[in-house]
Order: sequence, then C-alpha cells, then structure tokens
Amino acid sequence: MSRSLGKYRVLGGAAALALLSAGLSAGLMAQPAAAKPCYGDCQPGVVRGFGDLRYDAPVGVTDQITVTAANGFYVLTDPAAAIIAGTGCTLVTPHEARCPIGPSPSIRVRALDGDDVVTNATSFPAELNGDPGNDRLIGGSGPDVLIGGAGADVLQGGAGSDTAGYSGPPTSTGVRADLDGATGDDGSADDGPAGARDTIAADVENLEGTNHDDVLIGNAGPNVIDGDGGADRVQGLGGDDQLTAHGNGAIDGGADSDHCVSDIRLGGVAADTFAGCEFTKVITF
Ligand SMILES: [Ca+2]
Ligand SMILES: [Ca+2]
Ligand SMILES: [Ca+2]
Ligand SMILES: [Ca+2]
Repeated sequence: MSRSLGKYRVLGGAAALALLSAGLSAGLMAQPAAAKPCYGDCQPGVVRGFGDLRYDAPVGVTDQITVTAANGFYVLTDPAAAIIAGTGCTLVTPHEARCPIGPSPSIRVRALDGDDVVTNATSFPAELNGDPGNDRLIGGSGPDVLIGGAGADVLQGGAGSDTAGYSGPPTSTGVRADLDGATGDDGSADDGPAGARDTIAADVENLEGTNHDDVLIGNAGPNVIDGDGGADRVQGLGGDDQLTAHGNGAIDGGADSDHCVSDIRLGGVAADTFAGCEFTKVITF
C-alpha cells in the first residue's frame, strides 16, 4: 500500500488525485453490495470502469448480448433489450452502446433472468454470467470465465484458456463436473447440479467448484482446477495440470507432470490427500 501511495506521490498534484480517485472508484465498483439485480455494478446498464466494461442486463429480458471491439471502443449490442448507457458509455441506438477501451481491458456481463445468449467477440478476458435461465455463454479468443448459474447452460470457451465456474451464485450442494466435452443431460452425472445439467464444451480447459463438496475432473490436456471450499475430489487425468483443493479432500494428478496444492489457510481442516502428483504443496498460512 505504501508503495502504491508513493507512486501516486511522484505523479503529484491533480493527476495524482485523479488517478487515486479513479483507482478507488474501480475498487469500490468491483465489490457490489448485493447479488440482487442492479445495473453495471449498481449503475445503469453498461458502464466503463477503470478501462473495463461492465453490463447488467435489464430484468425480464431474454437477452442476446454481444460485445465486440472496434476502433478503440467496446461495442455492446442486444437487439432484445433497451440498453441504458451509464458512466463512460454512449448510446448509439437503443440496442447498441459504445465505451472507450481503457488501459487494462476486461469485460463483465450479467445476463440476469431469461434464457440468454452472451457472446464475447473480443480477445479481452471476460466473465460472463448467465444467472437464472438456460443460457448459452460464448467466450472470445482470450481467457474467459463462464458462470452459467441456475438452469441448464451451455458453456463454450473458444480459443484461450477458459474456465467453467460454479463459484459465482450460491448453491446449496456441490457439483460434479468434468471436461470431457459431452453434452449434459439429467440422465448423466454431470455437469453441474442435479436438475440443471450444463454442457461444458470441449474448448473449456479449467474448472472452479462451489463452496460445497465437489467432484471435478479434467481431461487429457493441461487443466487448472480449483475446488474452492468444501471437501473436494479433484482429478487432472493426463496433461500437466494445476490442481487445488482446500482441505479434507483428495487430489489426483493422473498422468504427466502435475502441480497439486492443498490450500488450508482458512484452518479447521486436514490437508488433502495427494496421488499422481509430481509436485505437491500444503499451504497453511
Ligand atoms: Ca436476461
Ligand atoms: Ca443459467
Ligand atoms: Ca468445493
Ligand atoms: Ca489434465
């Protein structure tokens, strides 16, 4: 912290104040107070934060949200919704907004209710939230985090190293999810919670679990899998995997060269067991 403040001091005067103020706003905006529907982190519609684009869809709309990048601007379109342009963004038509791309571009979209389609057609990292409803989330050429939420969702990563995330909305039970690329259905054991099977496409490489007891299984390629809270069973299978669990669980690296981490800094739990791991680490503080 003192190092950051020092940097601002060197800049001096109004520039330093402006930067500090922008940084603080971005920090506040990254921490919405509640999960209830609000817009662009509780500002209307689409906003530009510290270089990033944030959009919350209107409630009651089956959205078709697409984000592209052109001539230094994010372009957000949704033919199904009347978009509201908030701070840093301009409405071009009722269904199209533009916002200048900042120094550290990233995208966060919340589609909220409805059976929505959300497409990141840029190379920027994105977090796409389907929320309730049977959603289709389509990542861009960079790293995407695809959080389907409730409903039977389809998660397509595109190029880049992409993550199917279950840690976003609160769930009452753990999930079983794997990266075999198979279509999800309620007759199978994956992916996602019972009654809401997701299809995680073969172009998704990584998994993040819930706060409950999950079973998370990779594939023959390199995978990054984090069980999050709960006593998780994490399996990497082939490929050089990075696997993390958080106590009372089991990590199995499978074939090839795997890094396995039992992170039990929260305490009150036993270290996870390791099998098939070439590198292991237990983090206790
Ligand atoms: Ca929606
Ligand atoms: Ca959903
Ligand atoms: Ca978990
Ligand atoms: Ca693997």
